[in-house]
Amino acid sequence: MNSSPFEGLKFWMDGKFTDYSQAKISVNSHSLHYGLGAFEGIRCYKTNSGKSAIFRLDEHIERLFKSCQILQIPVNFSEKEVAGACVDIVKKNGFEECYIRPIIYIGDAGGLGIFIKHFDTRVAVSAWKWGAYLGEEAMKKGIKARVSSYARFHVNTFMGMSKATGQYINSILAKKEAISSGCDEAIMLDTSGFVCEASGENIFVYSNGNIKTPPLSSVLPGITRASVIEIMKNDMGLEVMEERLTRDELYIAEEVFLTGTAAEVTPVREIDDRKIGKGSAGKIALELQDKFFKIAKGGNKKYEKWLTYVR
Ligand code: PPE
Repeated sequence: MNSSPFEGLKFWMDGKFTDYSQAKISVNSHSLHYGLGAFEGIRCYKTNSGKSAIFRLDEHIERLFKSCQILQIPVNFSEKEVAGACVDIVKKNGFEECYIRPIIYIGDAGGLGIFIKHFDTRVAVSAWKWGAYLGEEAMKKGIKARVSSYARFHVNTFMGMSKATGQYINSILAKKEAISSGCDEAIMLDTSGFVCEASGENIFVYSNGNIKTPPLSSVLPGITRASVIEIMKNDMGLEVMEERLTRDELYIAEEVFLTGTAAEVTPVREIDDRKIGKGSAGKIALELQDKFFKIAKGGNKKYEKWLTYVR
């Protein structure tokens, strides 16, 4: 077996710090068998002052607890405690920049079986270095995407507002299919055929001077999505419409771009063998990317409220 990329790192598990060798869970963890759990992905950036800052930590922790509310998972830690663990895990590992992954899952104390009589809820936080999600070149030149043959789940199948672990099987299948067909990312339609989001990103379209993105009823309420909507409205004079989008609107758009904690702001240059705009990264996407990184790195006073400094 290959060695783990997480070897040597410190983990936070149920209130205590532990080494990689001790950060283990039971083979009969309920979440492993049935996929009930909730997680977050959060980035920490090195700011211009040299200090590290976590981007929109409170909003991520709030969404994590909302996911548990939707999924009916009782949690024994407070939002403040989990947020504190996120700050501490950066310090413990001595990272200047990293990706932070809190996860709430079910252990084995309640046994197995679909009906959970006794919730053995566990909370863990880890962190690691994660560069550009779709590659450095993708950030500058844009990616090639395909519309997936897998539909995003109906709102009454899974509930998209929760960042539930098991829901990602749908994303994994779509992503694998996209890569196998020579693309970088999958764009997913809902069961009525309208555009939802990518396997791990929200999607935006620029046409005729306006920005459009699918409404929250069908997508994960992305924190990067909310951030870029605010930046485009306040600082780029763009109107952002949260409306249903069709597949052909993507093909004729001047620009398409994806947003997410991992993917940050990634331009799309091609979808289903059709060039988008000029077939390169769009101007709006690149300007937005620049503004986004400036904010995340503490270069814009107006958005300091989004940063939690790690001291
Ligand atoms: N949609 C989906 C399905 C999704 O997974 C993400 C994040 C987003 C939208 C954007 O949400 P936000 O990060 O709050 O802006 N995907 C996470 C997991 C990626 C992974 O491969 O793991 C992420 O970006 O951290």
